[in-house]
Amino acid sequence: ARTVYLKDYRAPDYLIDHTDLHFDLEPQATLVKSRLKVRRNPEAINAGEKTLPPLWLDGVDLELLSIAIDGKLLPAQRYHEGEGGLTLDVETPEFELEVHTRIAPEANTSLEGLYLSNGMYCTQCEAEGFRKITYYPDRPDVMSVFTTTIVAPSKYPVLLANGNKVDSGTTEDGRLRVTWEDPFAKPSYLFALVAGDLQYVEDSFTTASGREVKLQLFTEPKNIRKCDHAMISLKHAMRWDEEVYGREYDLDVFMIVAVDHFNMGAMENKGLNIFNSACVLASPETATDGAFQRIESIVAHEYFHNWSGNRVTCRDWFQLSLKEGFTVFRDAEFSADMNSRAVKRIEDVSLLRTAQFSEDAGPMAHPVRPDSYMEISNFYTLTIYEKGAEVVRMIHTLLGPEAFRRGSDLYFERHDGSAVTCEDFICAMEDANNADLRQFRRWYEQAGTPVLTVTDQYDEASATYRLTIAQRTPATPGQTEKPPLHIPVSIGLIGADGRDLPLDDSGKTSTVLNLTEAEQTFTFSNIPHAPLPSLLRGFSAPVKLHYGYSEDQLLFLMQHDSDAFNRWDASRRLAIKALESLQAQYRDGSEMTEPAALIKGLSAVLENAALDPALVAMMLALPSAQELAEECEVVDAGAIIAARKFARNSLANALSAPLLARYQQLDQRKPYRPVADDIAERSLKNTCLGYLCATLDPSSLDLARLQLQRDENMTDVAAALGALVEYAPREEAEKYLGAFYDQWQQDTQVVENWFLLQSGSASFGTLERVRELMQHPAFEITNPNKVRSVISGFASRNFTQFHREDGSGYRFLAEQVSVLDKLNPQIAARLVIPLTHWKKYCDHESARMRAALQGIMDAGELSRDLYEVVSKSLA
Ligand code: DPP
Ligand code: ZN
Repeated sequence: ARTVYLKDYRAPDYLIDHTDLHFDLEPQATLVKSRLKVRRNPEAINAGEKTLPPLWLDGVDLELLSIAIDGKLLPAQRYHEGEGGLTLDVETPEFELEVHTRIAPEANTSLEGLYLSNGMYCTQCEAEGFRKITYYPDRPDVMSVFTTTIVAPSKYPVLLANGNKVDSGTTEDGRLRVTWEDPFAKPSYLFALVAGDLQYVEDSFTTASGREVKLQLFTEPKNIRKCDHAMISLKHAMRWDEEVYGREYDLDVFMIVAVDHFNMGAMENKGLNIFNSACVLASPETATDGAFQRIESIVAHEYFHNWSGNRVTCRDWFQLSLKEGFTVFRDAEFSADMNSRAVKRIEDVSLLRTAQFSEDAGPMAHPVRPDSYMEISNFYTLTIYEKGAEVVRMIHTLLGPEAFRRGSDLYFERHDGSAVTCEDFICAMEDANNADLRQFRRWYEQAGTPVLTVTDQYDEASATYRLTIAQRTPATPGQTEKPPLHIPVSIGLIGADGRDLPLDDSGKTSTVLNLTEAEQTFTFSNIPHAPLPSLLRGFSAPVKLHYGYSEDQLLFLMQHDSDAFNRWDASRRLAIKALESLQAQYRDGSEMTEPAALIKGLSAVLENAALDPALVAMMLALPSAQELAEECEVVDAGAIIAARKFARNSLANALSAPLLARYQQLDQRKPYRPVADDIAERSLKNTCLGYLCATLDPSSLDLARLQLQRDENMTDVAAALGALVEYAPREEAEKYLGAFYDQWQQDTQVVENWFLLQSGSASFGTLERVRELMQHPAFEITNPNKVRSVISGFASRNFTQFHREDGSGYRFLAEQVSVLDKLNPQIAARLVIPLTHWKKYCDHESARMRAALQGIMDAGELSRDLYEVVSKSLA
């Protein structure tokens, strides 16, 4: 397959000033007519140029009907169809190009371009889906004003596209016709079209400057009652972006459409966001707290793209993090403001450590701004999104909030209406503040997770404390040399009484150290006694940090650190220490011993009524098997599973009294509201319930039975059912699962979670069960959510069953990946990821994982998506 390099970037030869699209919708034969106003790009003209270069148009799976230039049909010798598109000979620097093509939305299972979902037409064009709709220069630096006319049979009364509706009517043969106009020039990846028999809820928002914006959320009729939360979230996001970034919405209408078949979470098409149903629909009976919060953040994320992505877009796809990293940072701050800041930070860092760190250490490791790819869809990664957001966060930390805002104002003002680069973003931050981020730029270029090693020394005579920090970034594919990064290290020093010591004359107790060298020493004077350092407060940089904390020091930090994130982090360090020694005991065949320090620390936390219950819940939760695997030099899946199970049981038994007390105290049965305080209480309550059930004590299982039976909200029901599936007798669990399905079979989102509950269960989700679920009438291999809830649930959440020693889990995944590659390459390439980390596993696991991957490679022709991931991981 062909590799695309950033260094080969060239400005487009031609620009498209106007794009006029006309769709005649038919499932098997949709006619697409496109009229483009084409103009030679003045910036691409070479000195002394005599002839005009040919025009390249991307096009995939299109049936070409005709091409005309300035109203005249183009003879066959003036164009040729090639791999992935066609080239036209050009005779004048400006012309109108009309292309007619035919496409078959019904046959499109890739869910890129125009396709059908439950009988509704919809589109997904990012990154390169527009080329499956019509021939076009499908690259983000070609920005055009679009007019879209849709003609469809009357059974599709709702016809939507980007911008404002400017015309509608009926054709002579009785079909419906609507025209939309989007005045803002945009790249083709932001194009969208929807046609269906949809209902909508409507609201309005008055912008800071007093303009009235109509807000509409479209769904299939059965889901109309599940729209309220998304609508409220949208209005909060609109207000927040005005207040925090000074950004107002710019069209008369903002629309969201929910669709069931969708590769991603959602898509920020100008004025017409399209959402995966699971990321927008919710009601208290059907959605968990987690779903409510996810919806709030994704609605905000897509809305924020209107500025960070749409008004200012990416020059090329190597710059993807320009919009994604920045927008994830924006949505994370929004969620932090709407809910608990510390909790949001812990969740994000956990995701980063579990999934991004392993990506950054694996065969697909790439910088935040990659320099090559085979298939751009493979680069919608945790590195681009989450590490990219951390990079923006570090700029925010280094400059401070006011300076950061000056930088973002300048960025939006300078680049409004254009397609730019990560470099342009950093320049705006520098220029607005006279700052120097030269060394900082390496964060965009270097892959791999930096490792910081910290040592310290206290000198009593001079009352001086010295902190020495060394940094090193491991080699990644194609990058061996890694010069030092500019790393903001936020720290505090804690005194013997548990209070923060003043760090200088100003009396401040936290400071950001600028680590720029491979090793650097920072000196603090007037420190009255040897302090305990609180390092990397708030996780001020996406790094691994080593400091030789003793168990007692970690217990002390858990109690006293003024930084909530680090209090939690101390508990995590303690848990990892405990789990690592349990793994070692398991491997040696020695008896496993109770994790005494961890029990002591968690017992204190559990009884501390002053702590945010959400924080307590997060401290109680053991690191996932995936997270532990990330910490290992060589992963022994069996040891991880055994260690976690032993630790969980030890904690459950040792803490059963305080767990029960907390459970009872929090089981208040108040009316459901998805607000931070209540979510925090439910999270602790249900964490306690899970532990209590792990003791297999009959009265604990009764608590779960009662909670399930009360059926008060989905958060409590799902937690109770989850605990019963894991710990109740098999037959009983089957009964609950069956009853739950009967109750909820009409609700797609609940059924998806019902699948996941089983496929992800260590005891229940055996391979046999997963195969059965795939035969279930509600399973659909062409629906990515179903695939994720059954197959990915098993492969990425069910460490126990997936890593079964006989390698059957690996072979099953390989088999499914090969099947899916023929239907939906993007999903196949994602699904295969658990196998790509084979090098990290111990010999027998590693060999079987590799063999499964090799099997995929040998099975036949692979899509470009899958080929890239598999070939890079086998290399
Ligand atoms: N829809 C995806 C997102 O918003 C890609 N832009 O992140
Ligand atoms: Zn995004």
